[in-house]
Amino acid sequence: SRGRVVFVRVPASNLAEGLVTHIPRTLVDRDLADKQWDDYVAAFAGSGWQTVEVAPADRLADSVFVEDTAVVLSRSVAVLTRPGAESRRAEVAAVGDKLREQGLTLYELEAPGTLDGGDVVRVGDTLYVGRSERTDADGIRQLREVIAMAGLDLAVVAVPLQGGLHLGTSAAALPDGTVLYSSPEIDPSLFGRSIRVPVGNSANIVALDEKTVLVPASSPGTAELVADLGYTVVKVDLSEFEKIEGSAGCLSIRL
Ligand code: CIR
Repeated sequence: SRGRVVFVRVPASNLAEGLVTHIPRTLVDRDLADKQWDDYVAAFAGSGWQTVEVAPADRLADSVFVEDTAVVLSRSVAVLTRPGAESRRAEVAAVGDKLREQGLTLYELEAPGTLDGGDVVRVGDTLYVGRSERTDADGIRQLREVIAMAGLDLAVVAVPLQGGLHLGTSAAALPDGTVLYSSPEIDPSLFGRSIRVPVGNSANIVALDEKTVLVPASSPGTAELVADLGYTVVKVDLSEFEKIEGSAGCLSIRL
């Protein structure tokens, strides 16, 4: 069977100017960022994924975080978002071009609604959607509308966020559907099965396949927890992206 497809976008030359809203700004090492990005892409290739690169956007500092620009709803349907940060809206069109090239049917969110893909955490057929600084009520309403229009059987559960950038910053599903989350941003009673990651660790992991999980090197406690649950852990250092509030999931759109 055909392997899964991962969409990525090379870091912009002004990556260091990416938005920072919850942590102090620190210097980004561009060369190291490029190396870490290569390692990230290699982790997918190592699990049999086919890589598709969105055309680079050299002056769009946050364009490497493609996850925020589109939400894949099924193997053949995706929705292009309207990111909450104005500076990021120009990122969307080129991502749409690549998704269309891969044969996806695309829907588009319209003004005034906003939604960042990083706010969508999928667990089975449920999409938990953070009502965050970036994603508003109209964005969530439009996502529900698109799902209905496309005739997809997906539930949308809106989640008011207390802190943090996106819902996905603090929660992600393991291949078996167990949600990893970090406290205090998340109320775990939202989810069916859930496990809190150790304090100071990120819950933002990416399932590479049914038995393999990508974990950022900055979260050794999460890596240990995931390994202890019987998964093979692939650690990737993403320090330079974390400096501008990126995490593992935001660097890709997974089909
Ligand atoms: C931003 O603030 O938009 C970027 N600097 C980081 C986006 C991270 N995206 C994500 O977690 N999905």
